[in-house]
Amino acid sequence: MAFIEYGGSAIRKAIDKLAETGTYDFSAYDWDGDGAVEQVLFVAAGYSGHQVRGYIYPNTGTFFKQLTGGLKPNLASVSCEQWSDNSLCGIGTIIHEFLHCLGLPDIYPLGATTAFSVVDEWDVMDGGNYTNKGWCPPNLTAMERMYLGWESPVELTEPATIDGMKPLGQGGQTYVVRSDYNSDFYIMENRRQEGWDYACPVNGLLIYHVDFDKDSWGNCMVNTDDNHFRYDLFHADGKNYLVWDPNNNGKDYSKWTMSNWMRSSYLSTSPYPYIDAQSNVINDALTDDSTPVASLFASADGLNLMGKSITNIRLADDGTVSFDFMKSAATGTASTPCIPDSSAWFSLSGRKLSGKPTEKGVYVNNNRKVVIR
Ligand SMILES: [Ca+2]
Repeated sequence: MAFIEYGGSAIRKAIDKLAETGTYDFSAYDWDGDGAVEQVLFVAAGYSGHQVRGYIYPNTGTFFKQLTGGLKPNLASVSCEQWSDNSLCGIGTIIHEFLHCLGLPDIYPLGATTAFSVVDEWDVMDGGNYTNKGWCPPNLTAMERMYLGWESPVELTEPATIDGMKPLGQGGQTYVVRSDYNSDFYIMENRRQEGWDYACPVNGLLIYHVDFDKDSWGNCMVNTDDNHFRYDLFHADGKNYLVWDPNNNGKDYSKWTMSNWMRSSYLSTSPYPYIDAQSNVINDALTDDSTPVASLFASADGLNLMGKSITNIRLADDGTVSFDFMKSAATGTASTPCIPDSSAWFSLSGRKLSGKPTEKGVYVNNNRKVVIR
């Protein structure tokens, strides 16, 4: 693995300099009065280490140097000044690192063997810090807001028709569907290309499958297992990164629909409803019979299915979303899935596997569910 420069010694020297000034009162930044500054954010001159080897790779770490007034920094993060084309980095990575200071984990598959993103431009803790070269990072997701205690999604438990669900950026309501069997849950948000979500891939309802684990989130280990991403999208198109772009590490700049890394087309057919270029509704449901199927990682009855239908998902011209919850039998209105290579093996959530799985479980092969025992 290539050597990665995290700039530890440069940050220590910079904090030493801050400590030496003795003229600046840092106590305004001790939010909870415990004698420690919560965080110090640096922007390092020069390129970003993720693009140009030898420069500092943006990161966040712990520091204890005394500052004026007997204060210590808890955390210090460093972001960078320039992209490799000499243009200025925007604010995306600064925000990403700042959010680490607040406790949010990375969503991209850290340490997983696939180097692809998971939800990419939809999330500033995945690839969203790069949208419009960092000048238009997306809104925090419903999950991130909930984790930080800023949002309480409505939990759906009874049959209901949800109407007028506004976009997340307009303060729209978000929803959670919990499994009766285990800790898996789905979280739903309406995203629209406006405001800070202007650079998102498309408009529509995102449905995430979450297998929350306190330690995984707390230790920045959310998506480290290729076969068990703890935070992932249900892709309404039934595709995934391996289908969209198996080469070039998931990145092909020809797949951005606007200049400057805006509106990647990779995940533009992931939201519900999935509508084709001729305005035909291809997939408007997530149920026990749809593709992708309403999966769980495990369930006591062994079926690994949510058993709670989300159907008739619609996106109105005014940007609001509507859907039915538990109003359908398991059969949804989803039509033929767009899985191009039916001989391949897929997880129940639609993620293409590298080959026939060896672990026990239920998989999809030749458009049928197959149990591996
Ligand atoms: Ca403090």
